[in-house]
Amino acid sequence: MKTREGTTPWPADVAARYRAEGLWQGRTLGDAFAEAAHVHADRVALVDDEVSLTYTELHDRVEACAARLIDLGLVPDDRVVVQLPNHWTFVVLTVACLRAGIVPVMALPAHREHELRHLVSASEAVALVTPDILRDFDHLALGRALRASSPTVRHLIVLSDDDDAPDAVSLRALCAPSDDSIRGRALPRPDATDVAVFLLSGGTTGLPKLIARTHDDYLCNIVLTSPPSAVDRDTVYLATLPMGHNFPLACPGILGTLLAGGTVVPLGSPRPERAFAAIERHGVTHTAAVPAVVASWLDHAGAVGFDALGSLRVLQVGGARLADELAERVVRGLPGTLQQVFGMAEGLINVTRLDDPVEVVVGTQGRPVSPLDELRVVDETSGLDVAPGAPGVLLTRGPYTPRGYFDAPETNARSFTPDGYYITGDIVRRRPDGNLVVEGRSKDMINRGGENISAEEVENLAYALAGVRLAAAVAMPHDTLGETVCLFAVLSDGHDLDLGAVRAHFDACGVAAFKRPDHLVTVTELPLTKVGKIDKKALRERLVAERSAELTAS
Ligand code: OOB
Repeated sequence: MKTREGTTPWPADVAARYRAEGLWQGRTLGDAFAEAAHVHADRVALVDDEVSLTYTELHDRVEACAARLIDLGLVPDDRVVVQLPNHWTFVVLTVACLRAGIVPVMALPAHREHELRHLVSASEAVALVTPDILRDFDHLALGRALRASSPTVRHLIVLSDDDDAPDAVSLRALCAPSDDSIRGRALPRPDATDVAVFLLSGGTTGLPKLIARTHDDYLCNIVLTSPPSAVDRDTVYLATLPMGHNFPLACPGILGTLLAGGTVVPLGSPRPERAFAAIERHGVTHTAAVPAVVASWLDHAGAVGFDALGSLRVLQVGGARLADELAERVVRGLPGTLQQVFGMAEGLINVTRLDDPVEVVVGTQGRPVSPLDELRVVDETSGLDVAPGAPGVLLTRGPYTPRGYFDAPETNARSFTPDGYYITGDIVRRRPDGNLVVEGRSKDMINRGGENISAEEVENLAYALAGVRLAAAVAMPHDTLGETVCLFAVLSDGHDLDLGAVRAHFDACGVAAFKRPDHLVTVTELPLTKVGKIDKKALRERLVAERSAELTAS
């Protein structure tokens, strides 16, 4: 299928307005990068333990990589599932794809067979890019199995230290500097209305949905998020969140830094020891983290001091609700300015501004980055707007919020209103100053330290266990992760189940580890709502009550 066929276009008059307002520039991300590379030629664009590349050098490798992908037989609009750790090759490959109109599908390193098989088939990918071994997991073996069983995957591209996989293409070789055979080669040029990249939804209904972001809308996302974070040519951006996630990729993140002439520092882990060392070594000015990571940084700084963080100017925190108390500790404790970011791969990005009063930075999740972002806060049942300031479900549409998931008409009918608003499933309150406070969620998700997990997916996996008659996955409050996965199960007579067996089953199914239940509660029955659905609200309340009883007792 052509990518465009699976997308839901913005209505023509709306698109015309975005163009007239200059939000859609009619420029591709590849062209925007090439222009930045020309302007900032000798500045350092990308640096890690392995390489240090100026803009000219990075641009040369990007062009060479694009030419080599074409030589492999890839053509514009082909999809490539990219599962890479934070590494310089991710940047070269991604920008090369954007340049040549090849569409990367941004998998996460934590994904396993269950997720990757789905992404490959949903995107009809022709290639899969993986590390060989990462954190003791053999991605190459999985890649081979996926290629063998997929009707579309022709190429396995592998990031390896020893380059000894004869049946795979070496990613390092693809990302090498150009040589005479490819220098100056004419490359295809995508249209700005073409799909640039596929991001993944957190997935309320089972496996992640694909979100097709066009060059026009994704460039708009980057251009709008850059000024509020004061990203410019002096920015040194540390990426510790998985680089294929929208937050570090484009809010303004890696791509925003590269378009501004700054320096990107990829780092394979957010662990405080490594992050602090990278911040000190490279003079990092900007970075993005989820609340659980920030909490670990605060603890570490409490133990070793703040000296290493002296260069930090902006610390973006988002992906999950930052508790007000933690926000206060960040403001008091860490150098630089805290910026809360409430965003989604589906589009809308809200940020607190760097000059906002402390009360706003600590107590809200910010406001939209564009005046053309349209927001409604509605009652969950009636769908009508709530009174100003009252909590309700956030709906949104705008210049960088696509009107539907890729090739998913049924989900779209549930997740988008007929007039094109995306139903975020987040419960928010909008203050008179326009800032949003995230109060909860109506969608059936668990946000485990910033990883969005579909309760339904966990339940479906649990039902495959012998003896599980009823299953309900709900969020259990947790101090640092915010939430963990609690599985309630009703067992058939004569069956036993323990948490170890549940987790082993999830592993055997090849599911990303973060989705494994952290707790198992076996019960004889589950509470039901009046219409006979499992009453998750009651289950959540039970967990909260038990936790507060524990806290009171301790
Ligand atoms: C970001 O994107 P996703 O697609 O992984 O997750 C989006 C969902 C939101 O709908 C919301 O439920 C939750 O994650 N979320 C937050 C939050 N930021 C995201 N909940 C409370 N407070 C926040 N600050 O997570 C994402 C994408 C771009 C920028 C930042 C985050």
